[in-house]
Amino acid sequence: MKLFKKILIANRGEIAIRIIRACHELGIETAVVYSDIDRDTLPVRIAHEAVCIGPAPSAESYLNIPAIISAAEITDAEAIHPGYGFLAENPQFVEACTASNITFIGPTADNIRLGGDKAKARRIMMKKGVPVVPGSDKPISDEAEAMETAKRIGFPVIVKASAGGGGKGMRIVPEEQYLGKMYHMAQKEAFAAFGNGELYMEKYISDMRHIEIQILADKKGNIIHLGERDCSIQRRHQKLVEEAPFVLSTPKFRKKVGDAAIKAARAMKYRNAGTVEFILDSNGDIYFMEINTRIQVEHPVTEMITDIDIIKEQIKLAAGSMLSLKQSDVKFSGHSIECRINAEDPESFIPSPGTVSLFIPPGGHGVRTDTAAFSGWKVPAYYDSLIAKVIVHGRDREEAIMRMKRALSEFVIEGIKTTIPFYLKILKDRDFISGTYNTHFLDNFKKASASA
Ligand code: MV4
Repeated sequence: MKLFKKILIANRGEIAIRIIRACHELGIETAVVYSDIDRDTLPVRIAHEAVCIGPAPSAESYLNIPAIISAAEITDAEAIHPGYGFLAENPQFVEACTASNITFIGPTADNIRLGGDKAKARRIMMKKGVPVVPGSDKPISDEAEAMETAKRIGFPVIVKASAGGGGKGMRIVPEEQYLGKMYHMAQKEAFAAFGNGELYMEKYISDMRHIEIQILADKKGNIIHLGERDCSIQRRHQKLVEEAPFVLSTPKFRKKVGDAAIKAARAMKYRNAGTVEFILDSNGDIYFMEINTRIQVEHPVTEMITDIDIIKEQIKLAAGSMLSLKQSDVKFSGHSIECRINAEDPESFIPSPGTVSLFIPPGGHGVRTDTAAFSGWKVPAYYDSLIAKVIVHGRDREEAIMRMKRALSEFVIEGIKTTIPFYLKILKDRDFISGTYNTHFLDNFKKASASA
């Protein structure tokens, strides 16, 4: 199968570099788009060509569909990789690419629409026999129906926005008396955030872990999974630390969740790379939560334990190649952890843009630093504050933890505040070291800060 001659990268920062590297290793030429403020950045230097698509505000540059399509046309790029964020999960963008005879490197527009309609995705998974948390089987139309559903499944319940994500339009309802108020608050918030106030309901699982499965699917409907990631360490619905495998994983557990993820992907005729998110409860039961229709920030931990380059696979699949691996060819080795380093105050998490006066990333055996930062670079205030991902691999979790401590300790970033000190504290935490944490880890962490 002939791959593309040239790919346009419609993103910035570390993920733009990550994609450019995959292209160059495949012998594919690259063009990258950039906004005015991103002119003097690494993706612009590393790509073969770069096209300015507008001013710093995302709405006028990285979200500007006509400007990006034009950039692909003037550079003769045959395909566009959207990275994550920005236009990665915009079905209109996929359709704009198709209309201009450009291949979108990612799932279909319909896959993206379903991934963004969480009530509908849940209903389809129920119908196809993928386990879901007890709850509504369709969007909830009014407060009376909300009460009926909540009484049927039992309190506590959680109401979620169909168009949601990032915790917006989500409310935990502990008891009957709060339902009316919480229902209307969630609806209002969802409408304000997404222009869509549609809600659905689930039983609230108080003690859960967030487990997700990386999948790859070709156009013939062959699907494999690359194992699980544990993304339970979150703050305000932002993942901070991710690891693979899940500490308590066994071949049996991995097969159970992996098979459920493949069934979910098959139910929606999924194409390219994606992630199926599950709730794991304290009984060891798993439930489908949602599907992410993009390459994710945390994809490297899976790459480290499988030795599969997920971006290269995305490109080959988008070019029409069939999966070259069977499920039995996917082998897992060692343990990987990722820490997302943000340009933020490590206590308050308030963004800290400004000039990085000195930047010396860690390296050495088993350490990978994905970043677009360098000494002298100015962190713009316009975009996400993620400035580096430190990913380590060790023979086992203990070695991975020691290696992460070593790597973060030698990381030098001067001129701005970063969250590195916060991660060094987490790495010393008793519950983190034992691996017994859940999604409430950081609530407890702030109160107790229990050190081992
Ligand atoms: C849940 C849950 C418990 N039960 N769903 C969904 C999006 C993700 N960011 C958090 N989500 C959750 N979904 C059911 N059925 C717990 C969470 C959750 C959470 C919810 C509210 C406030 C903070 C939270 C932190 C982690 C997980």
